[in-house]
Amino acid sequence: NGHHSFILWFTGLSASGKSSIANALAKELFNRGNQAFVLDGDNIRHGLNKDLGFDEQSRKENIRRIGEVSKLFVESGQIVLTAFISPYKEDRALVRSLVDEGEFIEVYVKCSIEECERRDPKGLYKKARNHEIPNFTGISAPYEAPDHPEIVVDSEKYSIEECTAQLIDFLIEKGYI
Ligand code: GGZ
Repeated sequence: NGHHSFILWFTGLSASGKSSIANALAKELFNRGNQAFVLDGDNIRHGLNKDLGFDEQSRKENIRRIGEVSKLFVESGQIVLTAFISPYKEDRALVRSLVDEGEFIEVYVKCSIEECERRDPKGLYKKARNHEIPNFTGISAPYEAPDHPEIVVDSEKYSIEECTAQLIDFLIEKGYI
């Protein structure tokens, strides 16, 4: 079981659980002896990409830059986990094209808009409904679910721990770890 470098690219709605699952998975990978680094809104949108908003062009540029950074991580021999809505198929396809075949693992964190809106941990859906936030994904901006993701985790039906375990099993089965 050789050590591979790859991108685990999480995509899904706001409040679907992308960051929680990515962070839990990084911890589990570390415990198993695999170093992994998580890129998410906290360390990217507040730093490198703090000049970007949420209109279509900004999101495209956001994902493009994150893709390039992820590629650098792969070139440096690391596992990178990214947790961004990344709503456009085209942008995710662009990132896929940056790395070698098999180095881009698209993880669709599946959760209905109804459940995400019910969770609403930051009150953003409520604000979006009240027109206080424009271009909100799932409300007033599109989300294009992947047609052929490498793996789907259903965070509506299963817990963070169960989704994490499913991903570990997948990585072992496919020989990534
Ligand atoms: C969607 C928004 C918006 C709008 C602010 N639409 O649940 P969160 O808070 O922590 O995650 C969301 C995050 C989305 O940023 P991404 O970089 O992942 O988006 S993208 O990949 O589309 O570029 C949400 C918050 O930022 N947020 N305004 N209008 N989410």
